[in-house]
Amino acid sequence: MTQRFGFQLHATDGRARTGVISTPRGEIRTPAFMPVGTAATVKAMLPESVRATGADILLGNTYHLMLRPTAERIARLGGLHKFMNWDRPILTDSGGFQVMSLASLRKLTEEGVRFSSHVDGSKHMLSPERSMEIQRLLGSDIVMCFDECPALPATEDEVAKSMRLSMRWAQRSRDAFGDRPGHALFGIMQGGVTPELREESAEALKAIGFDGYAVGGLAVGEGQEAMFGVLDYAPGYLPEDKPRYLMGVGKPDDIVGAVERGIDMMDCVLPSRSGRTGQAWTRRGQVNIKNARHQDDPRPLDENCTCPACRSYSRAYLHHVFRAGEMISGMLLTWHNLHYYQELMQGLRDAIAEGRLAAFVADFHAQRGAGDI
Ligand code: PRF
Ligand code: ZN
Repeated sequence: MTQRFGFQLHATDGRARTGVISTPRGEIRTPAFMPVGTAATVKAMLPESVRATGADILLGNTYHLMLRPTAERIARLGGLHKFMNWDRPILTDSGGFQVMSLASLRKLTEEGVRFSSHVDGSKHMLSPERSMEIQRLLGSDIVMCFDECPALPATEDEVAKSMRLSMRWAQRSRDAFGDRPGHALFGIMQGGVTPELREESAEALKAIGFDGYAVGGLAVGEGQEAMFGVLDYAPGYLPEDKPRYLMGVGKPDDIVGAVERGIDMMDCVLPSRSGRTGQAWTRRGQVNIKNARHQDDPRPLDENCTCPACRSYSRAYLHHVFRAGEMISGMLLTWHNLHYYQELMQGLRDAIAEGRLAAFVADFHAQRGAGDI
């Protein structure tokens, strides 16, 4: 192994941090946004196009890939990187969260989760041990512990029980993962919106010891204020010298607020999914390309954006191809959205490195309030 997994902090500004995660497959500049490639593709994008937007790492999903085409098949074909033609780092989620939101006939026990596939109804089992095996077969660079994210609404007692189960699963994940130089295993903090439970979870994870720590169980309907409330204290329970990953977040203003509070990595389907439903994210806010007001508009989506959609196409064209159901619509809007997200991350990294994050954030909010877009 030529290079191990590592994290180097380069600068801080308030609680915000910038640095680099090193892996044998390349470096990840932090704060990092990870585009979601659930089914071994970032939908509507070629991998080289995803890279051109500035992504250093993609997220893949244990749950989807174990069902189709199966982890064993991907392993026989040389692993997920080769399979999907992405040779840079891949982080894989462990499956529990997706089982709870997508599968049917779920049965949760101490052992793990039995469930029926949302694809064909076939029966499967996920446990910490099986999730580690699947993520190994995929060749994931950053493996996530198998956890449970309690569905809301839940009582504090239910959240506590679920968190303690996730902590026992974290130990089993660690044991099953073993020693794999160059590959990282991240723990996942749970505990809802209760500081004592978040702290208990963090202490349990630190006692086991991980290469990075995720904040799970947020962005599940609690609202931005409650999420920021947790992020005001929870990252402080985690080691400073390890990456902190906020799972499943978020909108641009969620990302900015999370980075201000000490988060280093995030993922979200939003830029890619909303690209396919006609929503564009720009510095000045959200644009709904379906709206008839764009049909005669010769201007680009964002005259200051350098992505292919903005360099070569008008709003009128983007409106037309969306309305006509043409595939290029999802391709162009997804490219634009991912480009915007990555440019936002670069802006945050530069601002932290130069000690001007507060001014960057003030400008971010001011541009979004600037009126019609
Ligand atoms: N756990 C896992 N994956 C996740 C979450 C979690 O809590 C969330 C919560 N926002 C998104 N993805 N394993
Ligand atoms: Zn653009």
